[in-house]
Amino acid sequence: MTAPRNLSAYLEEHTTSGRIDGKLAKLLMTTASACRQISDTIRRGALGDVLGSAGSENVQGETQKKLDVIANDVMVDLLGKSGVVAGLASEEMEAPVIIDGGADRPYLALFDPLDGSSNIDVNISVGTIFSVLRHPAPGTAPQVDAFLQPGARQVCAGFTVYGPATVMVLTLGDGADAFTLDPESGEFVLTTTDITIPEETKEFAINASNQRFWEEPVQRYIADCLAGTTGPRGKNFNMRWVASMVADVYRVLSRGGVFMYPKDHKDPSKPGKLRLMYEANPMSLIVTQAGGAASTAREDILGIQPEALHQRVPVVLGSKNEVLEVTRYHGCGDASKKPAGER
Ligand code: P6P
Repeated sequence: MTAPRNLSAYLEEHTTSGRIDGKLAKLLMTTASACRQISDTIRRGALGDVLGSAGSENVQGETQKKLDVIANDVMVDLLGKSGVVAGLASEEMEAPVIIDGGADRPYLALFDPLDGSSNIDVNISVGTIFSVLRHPAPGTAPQVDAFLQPGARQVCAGFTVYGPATVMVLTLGDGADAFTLDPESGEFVLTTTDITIPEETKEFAINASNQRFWEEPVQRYIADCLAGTTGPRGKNFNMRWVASMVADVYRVLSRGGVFMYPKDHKDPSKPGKLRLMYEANPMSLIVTQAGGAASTAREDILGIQPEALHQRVPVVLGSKNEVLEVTRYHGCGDASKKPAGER
């Protein structure tokens, strides 16, 4: 059977097979429309008067870019009108949006509308990350607690990276696939099926300027990688850091690697920079579905019971054996499994 060509046909096939229902297909087509609109806006750059600061702060206390606000408005508007979502949660909004008259709708949508937006003004890739949960109590208006479900309960997850090409990566819980936006037709076309992350890697991604703030196991792990062939790892490593999670994770999905934003004591009030509900959880589901692993370095991310909508979490994800190696440096991980690189 030839693979379906575009997102619409792909979702129709998965609806017919019973993997998803028509309402989730509608939610994802709506998300794709929002991403297309965001992509078009971003690609106008300075021509669209959409660069620079919005002159406001988000719930994280971070300065909002104009495009943060625009992307959030597009996601809220389109998903709010989709007829299949009971509530929305976003990095850019303190409280969830409860959709009027939507209490009976089956899904909750969570998103980082424009991840990596600090890169916007320097023309580096950014993206939209999205996560879908079941509304746990249809018939009631979803309050914050309705969203606080472990990542393993996500119905699906995805992200769209606005890079040289606009590419959506999607998992429905049965592998991960990628769709490239055709600028002429406006369709997301299936271009990669069954993404598989190599289990081994020689490439790590971390913001090395935080080195003095890292916990000792991370300092030791990175030092051992940098020691190269004469060090404990017995091989040379390469480093990448785009400072845009969608770009770094897309590279890891494409060629392997380990992406790390570990806990550090730069700000002791924060157990990491990345947010669990709409960054770490969706990315962890995608990476895990692509044969990788996702951990805080001490526990699987997808098993965490959330306590707050905007809570942060340490993130180590990517090539399975390298993530396992990082957990071993923290005195965790399954010692019975073969260490990465062991002959
Ligand atoms: P730093 C972007 O702000 C983001 O949330 C992720 O996309 C990215 O991986 C990380 O923060 C970059 O953080 O501290 O290197 O700027």
